[in-house]
Parts: sequence; C-alpha cells; structure tokens
Amino acid sequence: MMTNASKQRGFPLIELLIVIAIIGTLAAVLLPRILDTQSSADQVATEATMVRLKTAIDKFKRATGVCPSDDLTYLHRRGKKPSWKADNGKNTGIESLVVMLSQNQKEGSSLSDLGDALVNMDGDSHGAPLPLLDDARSRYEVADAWGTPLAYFNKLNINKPQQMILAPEEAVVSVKARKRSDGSYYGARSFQLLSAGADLTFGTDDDIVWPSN
Ligand SMILES: [Ca+2]
Ligand SMILES: [Ca+2]
Ligand SMILES: [Ca+2]
Repeated sequence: MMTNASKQRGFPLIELLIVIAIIGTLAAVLLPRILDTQSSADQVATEATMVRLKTAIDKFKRATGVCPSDDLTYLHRRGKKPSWKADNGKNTGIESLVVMLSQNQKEGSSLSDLGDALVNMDGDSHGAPLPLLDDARSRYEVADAWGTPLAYFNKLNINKPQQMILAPEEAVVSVKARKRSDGSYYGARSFQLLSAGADLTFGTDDDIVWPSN
C-alpha cells in the first residue's frame, strides 16, 4: 500500500520531467533561430567582401579595359615578365585576382585590411613581394565569412572548372562557375565571384554568387 510519503516523493520527479521537456522544447525552437541569425550575419559579411572586391575589379577595369585575369597571365600578355613563382594549379582564380589588384595603386587596390579574410589554404608562395599587400609573399586567397576561399572566374575562363583546396590538408575539389536556371553563367560578360556558403561546399543551394542577378 502506497504511503503519503511515497506519493509526495513522486511529484518532484514529474515536475522535473516537465521542466526537462519544456527546456528541450525551447532549445529545439530557439537553437535553429540562433544558428540562422549567425548564418545570415556570415552571409552579409561575405556579400560585403564580394562588393569590396567588385569595387576593386571595377577600378582595375577602368584603368586597363579588362577584368583581372584568373590564371596569373595578364601581366605576361602585357610584356611584363613577372618575377613570381609558377602557379601550382590550385586556388589560382582567386589568387590571380589578389595578385592583379596588388600590383600598383593606379590599377589596383590595397587588400591589406582584409586581415583574417586573407588565407593561403594551398600553402603556396608568391616568391616576390606584392607592392600593395604589405610586401606579402604568401600567395593569398580571399576567404568568405566561413573561412573558405572564394572562387573567381574571369569571363574568358568562366566555363573552365577550377581546382581548389578549401582547407589545409584537404583533398582538391573541382569548382564550377554558377549558372542561372536558363543555363547562362552569372557574370558571363565580366567575372564571377562564388562563395561555398555555410555548408562549406561548392555547388549547393546555399552558395553565394556575385553578380547575383
Ligand atoms: Ca595556388
Ligand atoms: Ca595560395
Ligand atoms: Ca554551399
């Protein structure tokens, strides 16, 4: 036969279970929102970096008539033999953009203030200083807010996949420029910047593309 004492001991347990259930429900409701807020802040930061690069590309285009190359060849074509090291074939598009923009003030723009957004995931070296980048010799990429290097395609090579290393020691992935639903490339007449987005993977729905229309 159940005593009054054992009945009373039962109530706190039920209350505890109810409290746990409430906390669990709250966490289930609020956590995705908190993560969403962080994710959209990262998206805004990534778009700001892209706008920043777009502004620099526009300046380069006004001064030279072309968009920066994505294969480190543009200065070759102008007869200026660069003293930098040969390309290792990885992350070359975005590296080429950084190099082109960092040659001189007339055509380019200092990217030094990008700070932590300047990464070198394939660990290569430029071999010569970049005048507008604090004499950096690392062959930098520009990363999105999640730390993944952006992809940069010049219109001339927009249909060529690029080989990229997205984090140190990771395998090489092939990255394609993003297409609209009608099959045309975003930026087909100029250039395309592409972020892998929150899932850190290129070619998925959360990728962020510039130009975006
Ligand atoms: Ca490289
Ligand atoms: Ca690099
Ligand atoms: Ca993605």
